[in-house]
This record gives sequence, structure tokens and C-alpha cells, in this order.
Amino acid sequence: MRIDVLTLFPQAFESPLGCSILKRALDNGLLDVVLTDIRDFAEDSYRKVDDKPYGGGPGMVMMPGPVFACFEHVQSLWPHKGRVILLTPQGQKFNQAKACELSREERLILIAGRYEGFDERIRVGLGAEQISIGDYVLSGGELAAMVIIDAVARLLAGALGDEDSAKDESFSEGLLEYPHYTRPEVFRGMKVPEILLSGDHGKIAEWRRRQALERTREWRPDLLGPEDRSLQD
Ligand code: 6GU
Repeated sequence: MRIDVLTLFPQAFESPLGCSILKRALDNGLLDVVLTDIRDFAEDSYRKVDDKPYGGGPGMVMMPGPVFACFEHVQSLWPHKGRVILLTPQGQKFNQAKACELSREERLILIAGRYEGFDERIRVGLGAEQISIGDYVLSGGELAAMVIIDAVARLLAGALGDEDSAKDESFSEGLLEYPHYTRPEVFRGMKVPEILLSGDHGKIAEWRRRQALERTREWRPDLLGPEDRSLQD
């Protein structure tokens, strides 16, 4: 998979891409992330990329010219046209299902905005979809782009050390994850549940399923359908 990111702050991506699963996915060639600085496509000698909003109001708006020029350059670098995504709080909310969907694409082109937002002609002219990572305002789309890259990269086949570890985790079945324990068996008087030491894999699976359901009911009932929200079973 190839992910292009158009941004005014390419340096912001260096440390998240430089460690752990992302670093390994990049080193293995599972994923290629190409950062392009929108400011390199400014049309004047001041490298201006934003301007005051028509109609007045606070803040600055990203100009269409530099973003279009940057986008056209980036798109010409690879034959696959890619799925074009604007990062903005106006977008559809990102979740695990969206991460799975995006992980099946050959190419993503993520456009991170700063200032008050994008000139509307960017969204319309590029035919871009919009994604938000939650209901709060960040000072730019860069952190959102990194969240998406991380969530997508770890779903690429071979990105995780243990191939099963993406299956059981929170959200993949619409539930929070069951509790985990490792050594020691007793820590400061707190014991590992007996069932996990029993070696009975059927019973353990059943216990984990029930734990996942109970925790989801208690902590995130919004994830459950009406039938799972009620307390019998
Ligand atoms: Cl994608 N951008 C900004 N600026 N703020 C956000 C966001 C994106 N998602 C949540 N908040």
C-alpha cells in the first residue's frame, strides 16, 4: 500500500513513522508513506498558502491553488489514482470499520489542513471524501492523518508479529477486549482468574466472551445493540 500525505508540516510525521509497527511496515516494504509539502507548490515568492476568508470572519483559509498543484504533482507520481481524503472535523467519524475498509485500498492520498479550513473548491474539485477522528477540534489534520495511518498499517497482512492479534482486539467484533493477565500468578495479593490456569480452552473462550460483553455493557453500552444491552444471559 502507498499512502501520500499532503501537509504543511511534513516534519511532524517523523517520529510516529520512526518506531514500532509503523517503522516495521515501512522497513518491510508493506507500506510506503510519501510526505509532500504543500508550501513547495505556493504560487508566489512569499510561499503563501492561505488567505483571508471572503465574506469576512476570523482566521485564514487554505488557498486552492497550492493544494491543487501539490495534488496533481503527487497523483502523477504513481499510476494508481488513489482514494482522496481530506482530514477535517467536518468529516465522517473514523472507526475500526473504516480502518478495515481503507486497509484494502492500494493507495490513499491524505490531505491535512491547517488554519480555519480548506477553500470549499478543494473538496469539490478533487472529489475528496472527508474524515474526522472525533468530535473535538485539533489545530490541524496532521495528527488525524497519523492516527489513520497507524490504524490502517497495523491491519495490513504481515504488519503484526502475531497474525491473530488483530482479530481478538477491541472493536473488531464490536466489543471491548477481555482482560489480559501475564506472570506472576499473584501480584500484590491480586490473583489471576483460576479459569485461565485451567488449560480448558473451551471454558477460557467462553469466559473471555462473557468478560468482553460485561465490560462493554458497563463502559461502552453505546457499542451494543438493544439485545446485548439487557442484562440477562
Ligand atoms: Cl481530521 N482535523 C482537525 N483539525 N480536527 C479534528 C479532526 C481533523 N478530527 C477531529 N478533530
